[in-house]
Amino acid sequence: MLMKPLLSGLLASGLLMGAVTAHAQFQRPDDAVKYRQSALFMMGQHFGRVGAMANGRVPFDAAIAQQEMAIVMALAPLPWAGFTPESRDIRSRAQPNIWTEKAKFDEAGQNTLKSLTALDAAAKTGNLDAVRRAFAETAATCKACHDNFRN
Ligand code: ASC
Repeated sequence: MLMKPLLSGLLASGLLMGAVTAHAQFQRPDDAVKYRQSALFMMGQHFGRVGAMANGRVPFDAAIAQQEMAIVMALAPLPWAGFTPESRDIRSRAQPNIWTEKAKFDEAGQNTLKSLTALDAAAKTGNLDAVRRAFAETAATCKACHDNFRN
């Protein structure tokens, strides 16, 4: 009985600690740029569908919200591996302080993963108010990172 929540809690904290991070092998520095942009673009598309429900632009459908969040959760560990040192000077919206303030950048990424984990849990409850609150928190963590690290 107690085992399941305990285990999922441990798994979730493993994710937050960065134990579950994606690694990738890039042939060329600009592959790393494409990779991180692709993952973040896909996340935005699916997160946006949850946002449309949270903001009342489309009717709330708990099953769809859960499916969208499952996709977002699969993608969320990916983009960070694309911020390679080799890709630093390739033209993109990434700001140089991603590399000079790496601890701060990593923390911002972890905050986003943490808030997404809470939104995923909220979607699983099927409660629209919980989804609304968690969506707003998550959008704020996305925005904080964009404000500090994206042009
Ligand atoms: C989204 C999305 C983001 C964030 C950000 C929040 O829906 O795709 O990147 O919210 O716009 O300010």
